[in-house]
Amino acid sequence: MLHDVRTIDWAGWAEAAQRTRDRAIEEGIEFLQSVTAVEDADAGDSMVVSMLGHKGDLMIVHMRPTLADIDELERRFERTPLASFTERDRSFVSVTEASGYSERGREFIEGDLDDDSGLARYMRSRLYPEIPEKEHVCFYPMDKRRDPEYNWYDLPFEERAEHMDAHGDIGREYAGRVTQMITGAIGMDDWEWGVTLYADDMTDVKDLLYEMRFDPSSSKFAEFGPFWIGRRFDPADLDALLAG
Ligand code: 76R
Repeated sequence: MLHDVRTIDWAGWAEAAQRTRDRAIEEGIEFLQSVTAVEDADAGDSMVVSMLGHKGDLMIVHMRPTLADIDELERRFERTPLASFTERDRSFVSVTEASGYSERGREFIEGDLDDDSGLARYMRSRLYPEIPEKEHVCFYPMDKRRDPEYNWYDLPFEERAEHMDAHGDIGREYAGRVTQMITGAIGMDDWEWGVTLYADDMTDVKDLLYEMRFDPSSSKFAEFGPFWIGRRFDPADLDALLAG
């Protein structure tokens, strides 16, 4: 999974010739429509997000089976005339993962679970997620704490599993309202996980995160990076985004 956060060079855009802008929009739409339709690979998903605040204007997110696929999409975007009006502010590389904290989860990982069972389907949806049709997207990177006093990685497995269980109980109260993708980035990026949350009502995200802050898995053991929020948009509306 690649989160690619860009700022738009508004001054350069305003000064560019109409012909140049038309071409940038046309080819930009073509590129973004082809990646959101996953025409470049057998599987995956992509989305385009209009960001709020100073931390970015545009976020492009790709999920693909291999790093080679993602690498190719990065190059292809750089070759579009739209890319030259953007600057990269932040990126995050991570991979989907399914939890081995529950016994059933471990059965799935070991291949001992009936493929048609509900849980197997749930675990597969974690490994091969589809981007939900929700308007708002919140993204932030996080670590599990490694302080001498609170070191997640020093805890015995059972204790971590209990924490994740209580954490999951809070999360499940928001089923349907907030969808999460927790993607692992150890060995790939500067933080251990990427958290991508989707909701139609952003205050549901705020309520969920607030509630989790009191849960030991977050209050004792989590460190957070910066937060980004934005609204998904249809690539066909790129001209409206750039007109603003
Ligand atoms: O996969 C599962 O549903 C099993 C339960 C579960 C695990 C193992 C679960 C459920 N999470 C798990 C693991 Mn989570 N999660 C976060 C954040 O902002 C914060 O305080 C933390 C950021 C949110 C918002 C969130 C939401 N979770 C993890 C891990 C990996 C830990 C490890 O492996 O050591 C992290 C870093 C993490 C962080 N979690 C849920 C949610 C929600 C909404 C659920 C319930 C979802 C559901 O059942 O579909």
